[in-house]
Amino acid sequence: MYQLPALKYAYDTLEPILTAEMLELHYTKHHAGYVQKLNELLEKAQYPAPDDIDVFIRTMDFLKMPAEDRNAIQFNAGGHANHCFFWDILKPYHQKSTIPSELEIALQKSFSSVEAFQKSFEQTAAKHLGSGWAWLCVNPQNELIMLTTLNHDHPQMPQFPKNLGTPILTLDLWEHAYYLKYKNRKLEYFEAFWNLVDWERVAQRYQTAIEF
Ligand code: MN3
Repeated sequence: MYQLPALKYAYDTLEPILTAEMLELHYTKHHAGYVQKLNELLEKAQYPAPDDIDVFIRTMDFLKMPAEDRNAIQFNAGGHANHCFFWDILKPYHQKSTIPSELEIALQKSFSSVEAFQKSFEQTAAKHLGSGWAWLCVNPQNELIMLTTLNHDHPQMPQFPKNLGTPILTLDLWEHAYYLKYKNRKLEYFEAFWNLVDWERVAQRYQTAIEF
């Protein structure tokens, strides 16, 4: 049985970027809903899911799942894994976070500057059509690349080529992530997101990815 992970911060600590109402709704309704649905589907399917949701999404064997539930299992598993990832790389608005130098150098190498990376990430997110997630990944050549995925797809799901690499940063592009405050102004949400990024966590994920 998968469980909703505890958040590292209180609902109101992401304000004014994300309001307490937005975070509570996102976490206790949307994310919790994916966890509950995933557990129901896995129990029904009698599928032997590993304890770690990140392992599950990398090793999902669609052929061992009931055909009628495969898409829903994949969707809800991604919904759980992606939200766990997203909460993990955020930090309270008033908590300072600077980019550790090794990651900063890698960003400069791949995108010429941190500012250019951020602008490009916002534009990549803006070009995505419909619901999905934007990702910064470390590819097998240890280069940083960005991409978006549809719905709750995760770059390490089995249907994707291995060269998408390991994600180290993500942004929820679903309307439920921003609509209560930003309405149709999603670029404002993308720009504001940087105020909440826990760069130390992203850098830890970067280190793990390049050592893998
Ligand atoms: Mn969401």
